[in-house]
This record gives sequence, structure tokens and C-alpha cells, in this order.
Amino acid sequence: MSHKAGFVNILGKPNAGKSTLMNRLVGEKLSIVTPKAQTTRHRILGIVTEPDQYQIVFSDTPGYLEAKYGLHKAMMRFVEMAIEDADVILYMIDVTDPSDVESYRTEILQAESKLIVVLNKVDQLTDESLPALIESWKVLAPKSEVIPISAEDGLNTSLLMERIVALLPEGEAYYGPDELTDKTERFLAAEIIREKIFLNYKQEIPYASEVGVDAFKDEGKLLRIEATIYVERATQKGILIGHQGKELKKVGTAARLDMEKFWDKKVYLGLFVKVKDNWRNDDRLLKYFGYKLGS
Ligand SMILES: Nc1nc2c(ncn2[C@@H]2O[C@H](COP(=O)(O)OP(=O)(O)OP(=O)(O)O)[C@@H](O)[C@H]2O)c(=O)[nH]1
Ligand SMILES: [Mg+2]
Repeated sequence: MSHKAGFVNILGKPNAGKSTLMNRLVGEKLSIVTPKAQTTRHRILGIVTEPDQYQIVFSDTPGYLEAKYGLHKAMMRFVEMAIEDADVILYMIDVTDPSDVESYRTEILQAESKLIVVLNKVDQLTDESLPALIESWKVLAPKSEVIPISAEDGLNTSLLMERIVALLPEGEAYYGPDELTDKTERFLAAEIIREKIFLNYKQEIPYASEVGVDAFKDEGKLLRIEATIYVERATQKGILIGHQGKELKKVGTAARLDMEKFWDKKVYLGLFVKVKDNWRNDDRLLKYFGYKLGS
């Protein structure tokens, strides 16, 4: 059999389970996952290589949303790029969200790429609605396969993987056999901190926060990581730090434990908090945080 390789891009609404699925298919926690919408802000590659057989370059993407800030516009550019360069699109639908069928994206259904409609979170269905849901998606996307899965439990994810490989075009590998992602260790460290912020605070704090890693030093037995959390207002800084620094400490400890697991090493994590007014609409800062802007 000749070698296969291609870009398999995961698209869908916020909270559909895109990052959960990519992590499962890649077998590493590359993308952060939280119960809150708009967790993922970047396009994150996850690479699976089966030597002499195939290489799948998955892309996790931000969930679709109406852009209110410069940040959102940058996020939606990542989504547009992922529609354009996909060989295979995994269009992910959350079966627990009834609005998903009504608000499907025609630009995805009409994209040139091959399409698999992935009905996620079927572990949550308590009624007999799945067969009708599958049928309704077969009508919307007659040329595509419709596969019900649970990204969290792993139900049908091996079958999904088989179908993805079947749809991959022939071609040479894009990345080296040991490469896992396009993202740097600094980026992954910043994301782990952002996940803990999403999990630890309610309402606007997660959305008003961004994380920049200032230092990432491998000192042999210890990884020394220093990072700054940026918020938009002084009041948010107070909430983030909490009484006697308690809340920030919780975030720091949870992030450090995950980092130690991911890098299999002891980690020292230093966290600082700074206010950057209106960073979500500031092109210069958005660029600094790694968002691609432009027309
Ligand atoms: N019950 C159930 N929950 C799931 C499943 N897949 C994901 N979740 C949960 O759904 C929530 C959102 O998952 P994510 O993977 O962060 O979703 P996402 O599509 O990446 O979200 P954004 O990054 O915000 O666009 C998390 O709480 C997950 O644990 C599933 O198959 N079953
Ligand atoms: Mg995500």
C-alpha cells in the first residue's frame, strides 16, 4: 500500500468536544479541555504517524462564534484557514445541544474536502433519538459518513480513526516521525495555566485572561517556568489573586502538577499577574500573544 498523509481538521461549535477528541486520537493531552465554551483560542496541530503507512495531521480549532473582539476575529481566522486546507473535515456536533442541527454551517458542508459528521457525547443520550439524528445529518450531508461517538469514553473512536485513514490522500509525511505538534513547550505551558484559570474562576475572568510564558528553562532535574497572567482590569487582578494570594496559589499548584505529569519532571512555576487594558482588542498585544491578524 502506498503511503498516505493529510490534514484532518476538527471543526464545530464551542464546547462540542473538539479538543477532547483530538487528545484522544493523538493519545496525548495537547489541547486544554474545560466545560466552558471558547476554551481553545488557537489552531493546534496533533500529529499521528504510523511509520511506512500514514501520517495524520489533526488540527484542533476554536469553536465557531460571532466575533465581538479582535481576539475573536483572530480565532475565526484560524477556523477559516482550517476549512481551506483540510483534506478531511471532522464536523463535530454535540448531540446534547439541540441548536446544533438548526445552526449548521453551510460553508463546512460545501467545502471541497471530504467530510465526516461526528456526533459527539452520545454517552449522554438517555432516549432513542440517535437514529433520527443520524438520518437528519445524512440528509444534510448526503455524501458524508455520520459517526456517533463519545470522545470522552472512547466509544467508536477506533472506528472513526479507521474511517479517517481510509479517506486520507496518498502522499509523503509532512512532519518527522517523532513530531507531535507544531506548538512550542512554552505555548503548551501557557495553555496548561489557562486551563486552570478556566476551571478556577466564574464569569468573565477566564475570558479576560491571557498567559505569556517569560522563561522556560530545563535545569536537568528541574523545569523552571515563569509566566505572566494578563487581565484587562485591576479589579480582575484582585479576583485572580484572591485573599492572601489563595486563588492564584490554587491555579499555580494545579498547573504545576499537570506540567510535572506532561514533562515527567519536577517543575518550579512562578506566576505573576499584570493588567493590560483592553488586550482583547489591542492588535499589538494580540500579535504578541501569537494571534495571526490581518485582512
Ligand atoms: N459527556 C461527554 N462530555 C464530553 C464529551 N466530549 C467532551 N466532553 C466534555 O465537553 C466539554 C467541552 O469539551 P472540549 O473538548 O473542551 O470542547 P471544545 O469543542 O474543544 O470547546 P472549545 O475549545 O470551547 O471550542 C468538556 O467538559 C468535556 O469534558 C463526550 O463524549 N461526552
Ligand atoms: Mg477546544
